[in-house]
Amino acid sequence: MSVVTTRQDGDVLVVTSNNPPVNALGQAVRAGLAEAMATAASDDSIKAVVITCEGRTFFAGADITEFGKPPVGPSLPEVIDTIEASKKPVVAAIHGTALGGGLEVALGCHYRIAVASAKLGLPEVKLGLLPGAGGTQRLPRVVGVEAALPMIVKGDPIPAAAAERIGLVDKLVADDQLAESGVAFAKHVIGSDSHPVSSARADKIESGLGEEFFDNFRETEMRRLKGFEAPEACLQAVRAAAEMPFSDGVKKERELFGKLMTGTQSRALRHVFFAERAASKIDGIPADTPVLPINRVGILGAGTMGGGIAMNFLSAGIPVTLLEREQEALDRGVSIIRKNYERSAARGKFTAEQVEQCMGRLTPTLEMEDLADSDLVIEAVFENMDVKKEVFTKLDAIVKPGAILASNTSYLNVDEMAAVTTRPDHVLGLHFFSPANVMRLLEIVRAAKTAPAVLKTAMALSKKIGKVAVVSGVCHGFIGNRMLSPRQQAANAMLMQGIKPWEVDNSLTDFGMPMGPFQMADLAGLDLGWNREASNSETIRDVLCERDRRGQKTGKGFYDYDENRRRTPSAEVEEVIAGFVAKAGETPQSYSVEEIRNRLLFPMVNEGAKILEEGMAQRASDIDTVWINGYGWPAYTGGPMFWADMIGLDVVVEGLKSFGHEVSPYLADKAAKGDRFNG
Ligand code: 3H9
Repeated sequence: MSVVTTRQDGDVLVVTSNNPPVNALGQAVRAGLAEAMATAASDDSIKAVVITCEGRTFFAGADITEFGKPPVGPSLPEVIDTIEASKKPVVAAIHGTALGGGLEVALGCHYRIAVASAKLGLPEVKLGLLPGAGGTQRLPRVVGVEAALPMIVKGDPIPAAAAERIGLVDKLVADDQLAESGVAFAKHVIGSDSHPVSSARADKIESGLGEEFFDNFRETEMRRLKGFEAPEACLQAVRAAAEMPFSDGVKKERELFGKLMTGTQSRALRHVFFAERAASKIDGIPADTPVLPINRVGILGAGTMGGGIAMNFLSAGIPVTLLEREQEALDRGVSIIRKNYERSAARGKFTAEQVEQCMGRLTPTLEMEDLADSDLVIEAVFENMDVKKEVFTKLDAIVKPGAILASNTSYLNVDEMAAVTTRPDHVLGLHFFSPANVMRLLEIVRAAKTAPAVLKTAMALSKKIGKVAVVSGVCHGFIGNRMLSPRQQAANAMLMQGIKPWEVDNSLTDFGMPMGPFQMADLAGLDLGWNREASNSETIRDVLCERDRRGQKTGKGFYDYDENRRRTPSAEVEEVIAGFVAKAGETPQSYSVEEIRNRLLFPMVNEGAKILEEGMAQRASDIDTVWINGYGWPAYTGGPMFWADMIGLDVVVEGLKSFGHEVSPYLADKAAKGDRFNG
């Protein structure tokens, strides 16, 4: 059966796309729409057209899997132009998400109606692109430049009600009445003398929005998008809409789109899109594996981590029992949760009522017995195996049979914890990243005996709480922290070769990481694990701590900090390091920024290859997902493994050898074959 079908309802032609899962506008859909429009044009009994979709959503955009392949017509811009040129009015009837090319189709229609639960947006920028089927030119003409600019540059969809307010949607209809409402709306407009044509509208384009307006937007709204190429191109395209006739604006849009589409950033960001989706697929799990119900979560530890973890569930509507040992610590934990919610409410992310609803789902307690009826218990207690084992033994005795027991450990062996329980098949790791209510990454640690249903449940739950989850095997530091370790070693080794901490850090911030290893150390505190009594000036860290340079908290560490916590290089630190270099008899080296970066990042790629070789990650793209979502690796480079693919694995292998590293056989083999990590 064709993916696009038509039926006539009186004098209205209803055109329906059925292309699961998200009605992506692939070639067959585009051809089907073009054919339906031709039918509408040639059949005198048809006076109006409704375009709608079956399944869970209106068109969610162009078919991304077609990108980079030879194009097969009709193109999306052609189809949309045909829709817009129709003499007979065309109504888009929207449910689910009208995204990207999907919203561009709707903009080509003369009218748009939507159910209240629908969302509309142009998220192309997140794929390193811009709306390339007229969206940058039609949206500003329909809603005005000021409303269109953030939608196109930032790519966040807006709810149907907001879309109605700005004139993007003509009418909101009840969720269960889209089909009838579409036809009724079409019948209603048949009699109108003329129908609005988005590309021809001039009423919403504000005149006189000069350079200053766009500069101001760049300054205030685009700072966090530093390093990404697409947002600036989006801005340029919208500016063209404000300043040029439609046909010239479309030319500009096409030119900018073409450049982005063939560039490396979009390739990387499309990889990231599919990587995140691939990560949710768990190897070796039968399709009929059930998802266990999680109606209440227990959390041990009301500190920063436990509280942050709790917020994820509270926000998703899942009640939480939060356990601490001392009343004071419990009260403190609860009040921090409340403060975090109130801060979010002040920023408009929650209403006061939602804050109270979330807090109402929280049951603080000092009694472990109160965790008994939880379906999942996550421990976030001190990172020590004996403590963890004790906790697991107690939980196993208290928590109802069939419930899942999870550890938030960042390094420790989950198999050892599972072994002290009578339910090792119901034990796994759930490694959240700090701050746990903000960071998107969740590492699901699959222990030797974790049951498929338990893993599948954790994966489903991660989606419910808005996390991107990646499955890791049991190894020291799992995927993320395990790869951090060789980077830190490389950073320390470079200090001993006379490279300055700021040269190391800047090589990574220039690359797009939020901070380098020494900034990170200053933030965490250099005295983490340092013992004043035992300190004997043996390491650079010892000396810095002895001089009370213990990091940001003392105003100085590897750097000096001002009152706004801005870092400046420290002459004292330089002198301390020079002393160590001289004592070790090393000759100070000088490396290019690129070499410093490669010395830091190639060992991570090498470790990633070992992780794959050992089967600790299911696929290379999972490693990319971990680093982008948990450690701020710049998404526009695609993650460490994709980045290595782009550089060429042979180059990475040569680099590793010249830096004196032993190359993982898995990596060496791939490089020798001219292979890539990511297919
Ligand atoms: C564009 O439109 C360019 C135009 O301006 C110009 C053209 C000239 N194509 O996310 P989910 C797959 S660019 C192909 O898990 P959800 C996805 O890979 C596009 N496949 O579901 C997954 O496959 P699998 C602009 C797509 O309910 C499955 O569908 N549009 C596409 O959590 C389910 O996806 C966007 O950027 C696609 N466009 O979320 C929107 N979209 O099952 C991208 C999804 O094999 N899509 N798939 O893993 C989304 O944001 C979400 O998928 C959506 C549903 C919100 C729609």
